[in-house]
Amino acid sequence: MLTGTMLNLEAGFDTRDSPAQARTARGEFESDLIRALAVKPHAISPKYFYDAQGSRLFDSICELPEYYPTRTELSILSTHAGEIARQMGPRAEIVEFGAGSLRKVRLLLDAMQEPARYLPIDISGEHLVDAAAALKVDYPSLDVRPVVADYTQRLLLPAPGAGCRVGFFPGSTIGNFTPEEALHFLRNAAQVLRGGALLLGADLIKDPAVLHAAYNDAQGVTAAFNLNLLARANRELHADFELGRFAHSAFYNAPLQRIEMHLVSRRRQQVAVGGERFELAEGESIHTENSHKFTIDSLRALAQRAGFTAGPVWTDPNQLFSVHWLHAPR
Ligand code: AVI
Repeated sequence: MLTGTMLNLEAGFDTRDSPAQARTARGEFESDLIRALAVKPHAISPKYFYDAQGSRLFDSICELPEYYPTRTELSILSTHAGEIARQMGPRAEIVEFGAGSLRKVRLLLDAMQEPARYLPIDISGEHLVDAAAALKVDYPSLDVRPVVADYTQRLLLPAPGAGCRVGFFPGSTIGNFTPEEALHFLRNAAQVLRGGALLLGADLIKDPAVLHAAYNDAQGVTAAFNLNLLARANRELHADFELGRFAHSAFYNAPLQRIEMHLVSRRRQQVAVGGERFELAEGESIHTENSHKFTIDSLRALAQRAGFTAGPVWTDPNQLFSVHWLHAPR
């Protein structure tokens, strides 16, 4: 099934999330949380972190001294923007998977030769409108086409223009997918980017102490971000989680090359969601996120399985983070 709605900002379409969409999203959150609590080991998708409060907390994480990925990727992009823009060529267009903070795409747009079009894809219409409108102010001649869609599903995009179509997936969000989901995402991206390329940010395997600090910051912002999942369930689903009864836990699972985040029950307790009650033992955890880490070769091997051909890769002097240019199949 093809999904994806094309919305033209200039045409003045309304991209606000409708009450019906909000109800569907709540229903999905409720059924996924109930399933997570009913089945052991308990696990839920990290996509539920990102309500308005969760998105604000994530923005704060990006500013933390311990959380190196954001500032390292920004410095890689700004150092190598010229070279990246040369790969793109004139009149290229950027398809961004997720409407991020825009700081990163601005670095690219500023270096590009006559950027033709920017197509941010995000499931949240509201987020998209804000992002697109902000960009339009500074790049009045850029054709900004927000696309309200779930970029993990097959996408329907406008036909590419005359220049190179470049997908942009920064932040190492690819690491939050399971390996199967990552492959699925890359295969879909290869389809919509045919003949173009993907610019992909991927966090690198490093000293576990550095990883541990990044996900266990001294100010407790990451803990608040993790616990917000339960606070959100209380707000939206009228669940009765007592946040003080759960502890944030994040550690590096070396064999699986990933940070795992969990919410650990501090005591034996009962919780209610959607009229159902669940028992949690002391020490029992709800697994809330994986953040996979890569080597340059492991990321390239994954992309190759999806049909991409590895191009240049840019890193920082400490090899903390990597930005990959991947040629999409013809
Ligand atoms: C969005 N994503 C790449 C972040 C990460 O590092 O995996 C989410 C995050 N979780 C805790 N801190 C940041």
